Amino acid sequence: SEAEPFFAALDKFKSTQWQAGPLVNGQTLTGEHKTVVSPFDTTQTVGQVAFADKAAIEQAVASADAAFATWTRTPVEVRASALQKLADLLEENREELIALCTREAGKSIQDGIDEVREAVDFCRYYAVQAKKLMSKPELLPGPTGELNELFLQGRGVFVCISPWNFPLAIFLGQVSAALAAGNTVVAKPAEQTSIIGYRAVQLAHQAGIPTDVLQYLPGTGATVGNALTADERIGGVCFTGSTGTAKLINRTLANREGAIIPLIAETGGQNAMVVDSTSQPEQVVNDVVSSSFTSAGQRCSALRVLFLQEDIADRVIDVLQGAMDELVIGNPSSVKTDVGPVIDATAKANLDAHIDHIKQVGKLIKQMSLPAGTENGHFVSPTAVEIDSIKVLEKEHFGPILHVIRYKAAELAHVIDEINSTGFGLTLGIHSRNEGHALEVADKVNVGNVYINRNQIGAVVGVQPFGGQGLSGTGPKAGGPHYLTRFVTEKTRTNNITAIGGNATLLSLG
Ligand code: UN1
Repeated sequence: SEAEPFFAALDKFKSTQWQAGPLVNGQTLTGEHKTVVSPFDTTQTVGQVAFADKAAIEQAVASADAAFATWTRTPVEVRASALQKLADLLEENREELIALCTREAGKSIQDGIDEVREAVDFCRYYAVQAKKLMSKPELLPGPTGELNELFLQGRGVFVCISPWNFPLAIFLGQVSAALAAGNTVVAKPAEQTSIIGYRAVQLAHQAGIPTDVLQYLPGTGATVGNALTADERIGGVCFTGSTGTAKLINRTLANREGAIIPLIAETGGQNAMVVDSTSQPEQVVNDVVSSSFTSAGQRCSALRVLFLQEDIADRVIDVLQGAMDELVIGNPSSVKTDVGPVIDATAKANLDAHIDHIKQVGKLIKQMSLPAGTENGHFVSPTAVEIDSIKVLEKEHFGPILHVIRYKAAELAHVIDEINSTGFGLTLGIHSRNEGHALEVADKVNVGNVYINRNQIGAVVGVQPFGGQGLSGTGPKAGGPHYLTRFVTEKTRTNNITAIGGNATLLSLG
């Protein structure tokens, strides 16, 4: 079949052992390192990664700082074409990158395919957007003899801190935006996915991003992250991860003596779907299952709380139980797998504890049993539980766990209040065949992304700009037309051109 060459190419990487480490001025540093194991089977190694020490951090920031003056004056077309070249190289290396997504991050093959696609889209989109944004914006005409111009340039060294759940797409989304806008970058990947980030940076250098312009520092938040965000030389921070960490970074930046610098944060959610009695149960369940359980629920966009109007609740729950029975749990490198492992032992322990707790508080709808072959991995049973109120969920539970709440038609205003009361505002799903009703709910719930009569994951770059409100993030939306605006600083230059070159200039202007 047509798919065979793809799987054969993927297969070539099934036992590759990668060696990764900090990339400082293009040199891979060695030193204190750890062995990376697969979340699917912790007896399988993926490679070795060395972590950045103090000297590496210092050298990376100093070099990125020194490289800024030249990079930000490099024509935007040159920066954009390097990012287009990077997109080409991602496509050329896609089997290796997909294999890494499955082996290092435990993502399914379908998720790996989507991940490479999204990384490519981000590079191309920001390349195009930067050219638009940074070409001289038009201003109103000023007085005769005065020349007014608006220039956009990078802010300096941008620190990009990215999550393990999109180790290539969000990693390169942040990095490509910062670079396109004329910043130099020090990138810190999630500790759990340092090999994927390492390969991405190597490809960026190969594409023509100068090695001093893009530095790579794997390590922990406590060491690398804290040192970078506290550094007086940085010009901005772009972060995707937990709300708590975003607040911590904000506090660190607020203590900065010499500057006020921006944080662009995309954080968690307590995402709901509201289903009224006019909707179709089979379609609802299809969208619930993909929103809650694919990627093992490890997307910030994932559905956590399903509100079912009571007239339809029993039917939806019935179909849901059947659909959950069909989920294939197992090896992410098998194309049949729907639900792979969660990222690590800590994630598994927290999610298992939440399942035990929520089963006491609520009523179990279904908990899948884990099949043979998953014993060595960080697997969490896909679980659905009925609860009374969103308030029993004190935080986001980042895994394959769905909470269901029944509501009466007359209680819709209360449902909207409950969702808004969480303070999060990332995604919202609505199922209804009454358009007026759907649009009313869409309007009243404070979220960044609303999806009507479909699933609520998988925002497409440039098509569905992605990002939340409130506790879910600062904006601007990733993959949207305004994202780059926060990565630049502006300079208005007003020049009284009559003062230089004598009256000739003035006369020539009429
Ligand atoms: C995240 O999970 O950190 O729409 C955000 C989506 C993805 C979510 C990315 N863009 O599902």
